Amino acid sequence: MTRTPVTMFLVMSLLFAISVELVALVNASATEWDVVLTASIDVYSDVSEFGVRVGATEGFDAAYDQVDPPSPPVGVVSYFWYPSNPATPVDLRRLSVSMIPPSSPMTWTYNVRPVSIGGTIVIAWSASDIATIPTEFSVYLSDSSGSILADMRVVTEYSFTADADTTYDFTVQVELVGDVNGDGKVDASDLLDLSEAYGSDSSKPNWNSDCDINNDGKVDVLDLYALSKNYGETVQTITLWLPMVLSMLGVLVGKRKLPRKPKD
Ligand SMILES: [Ca+2]
Ligand SMILES: [Ca+2]
Ligand SMILES: [Ca+2]
Repeated sequence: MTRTPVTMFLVMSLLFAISVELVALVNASATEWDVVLTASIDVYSDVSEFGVRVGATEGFDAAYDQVDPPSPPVGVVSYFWYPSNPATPVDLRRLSVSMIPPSSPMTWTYNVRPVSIGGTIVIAWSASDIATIPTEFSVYLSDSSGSILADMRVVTEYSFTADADTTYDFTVQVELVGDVNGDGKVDASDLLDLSEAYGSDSSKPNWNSDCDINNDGKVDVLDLYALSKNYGETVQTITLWLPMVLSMLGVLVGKRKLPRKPKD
């Protein structure tokens, strides 16, 4: 009976750990989302899909990712570009579906190339797809140098004039709003960075474009407000928790059920 309080404490701790884990898993399921991009020229179009899965990696995941099909003789091709992936025997550099784990910032390199024809290319997405991304994250379509072309929460397409058989590079960036230093959480270190850049614009020595959260060319109270709304938010990466708790339980239960050595 003397060990009862200790056992109770262990059991209560484990129950608490499991309940925390279950809550985290519920939240994690809300961080899984998909967005379809459609690139169109003339009567031709090609779709690509990006998103987040808790079990995915930054590389190729057979369970989630898909290889882009071969280019048509005429029309348009679009894909997510992973130059470090192997090119043979299957070309894993070009993915039509790319799922990565939740983090911040998350980026996808998106390539569009008209095949045999030129003209206006429209890249389109749906507001309902974008709405599946938690509201704490911003979603931007940028050019290869990082300049924002479209706030994907505000508009649902971006168009440009393209030459035939030329590849155009874009970046889709999804970022926890207020995570100025890009470490996946909004905390005092982001607030410190913002305070150091406070009151600046690009002409000032203390300018830091990362602190211009609303991208209006200056760091002011609006950026402070945007950061404060997400203060304390973190990107959940808890996939190892449940196996850890289960194995701890297994050790305890296993210890209790160990048969005593028969006395000689
Ligand atoms: Ca992946
Ligand atoms: Ca941060
Ligand atoms: Ca600003």
